[in-house]
Amino acid sequence: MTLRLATAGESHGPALVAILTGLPAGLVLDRDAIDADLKRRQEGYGRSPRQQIEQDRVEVLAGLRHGRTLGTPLALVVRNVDHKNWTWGMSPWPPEGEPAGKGTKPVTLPRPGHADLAGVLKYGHADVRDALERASARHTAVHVAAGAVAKALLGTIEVEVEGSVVDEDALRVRIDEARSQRDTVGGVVEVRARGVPPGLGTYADKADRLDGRLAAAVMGIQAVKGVEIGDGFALATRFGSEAHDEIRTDRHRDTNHAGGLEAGTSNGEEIVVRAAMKPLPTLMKPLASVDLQTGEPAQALVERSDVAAVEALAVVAEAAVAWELARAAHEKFGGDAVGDFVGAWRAYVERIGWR
Ligand code: EPS
Repeated sequence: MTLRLATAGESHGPALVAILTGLPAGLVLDRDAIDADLKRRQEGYGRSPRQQIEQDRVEVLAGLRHGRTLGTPLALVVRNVDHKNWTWGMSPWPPEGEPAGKGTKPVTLPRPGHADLAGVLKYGHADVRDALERASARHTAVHVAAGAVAKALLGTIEVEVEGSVVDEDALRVRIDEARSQRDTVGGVVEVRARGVPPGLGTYADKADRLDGRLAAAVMGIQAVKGVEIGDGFALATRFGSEAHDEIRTDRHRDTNHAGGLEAGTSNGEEIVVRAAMKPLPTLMKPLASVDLQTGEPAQALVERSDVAAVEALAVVAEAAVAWELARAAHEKFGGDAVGDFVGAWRAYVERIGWR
């Protein structure tokens, strides 16, 4: 059974929800490890004051007993503490009483770069909030919780996944500059996966190529506009003799320009995925837009937001890569019980003599 992930939740609604299906039974989960990743995602220079309100913690509603998965759907919840300030504005049912708190007035000023305009046009919303709440990167919190579960599964076959910011010191300087100019900035993050055996993914069918799957998983994260694997775009400027990773007798490589993927298949080297994040679209110095109610020129919506969320993206991209690698590993090794999964992995690495 393939691993599947479905999520729901609005940024200021009651909670974020994830349902993970296809996980083998008997996988040991550590609540502290999941919460530690949730905390890492909330930290980082340039985040909004919202992070002082939220203290993200995972709750498990189904699929786990005494810390072990049951092989049934795993239901995870991360509550939005800030919802208490939005109970009227984000009430799932028609709200009772006088409007109170936040989100009571319709938003009609779409922000360039956000889901606002395409969202209201596509779904026929009158209030931009109906689009922006789900498009918000807030819901990456449950993806991080799912990624922590994926990392637990990968840990059983000795795979480790870690995300980091590229050039973190320079980023902090740019964040200070952006904040003082009431502007926003993006940046670049990198995810490395160690211990991935050769043979995850395949060249046999385009949709199953692991490079494409990883790229889609990372590109699907809010504000990501570019993804590269290994040396990526730089490879286009090199000669073949400078671009490929020569094979040693032990079948490892001294270089890793390919970022651990050849022909859509893992080759046993470290998997390296980088993502470029655009500057966040909510500016305190707003850009030109249109008032959707009057049709007149206007300035885009200004509301509390982050100056940058690049450090958070490193954690979210790590989770996305971990989820996709766990899926690919489970497709290859299978197993309804985690021992079957690990046993198949062990038999495979023995067959190919991989160290
Ligand atoms: C976000 C706007 C900010 C961020 C939010 C994403 O939220 P608010 O509008 O409540 O200040 O803080 O991210 C999170 C809350 C989070 O946990 O990452 C947006 O518009 O995408």
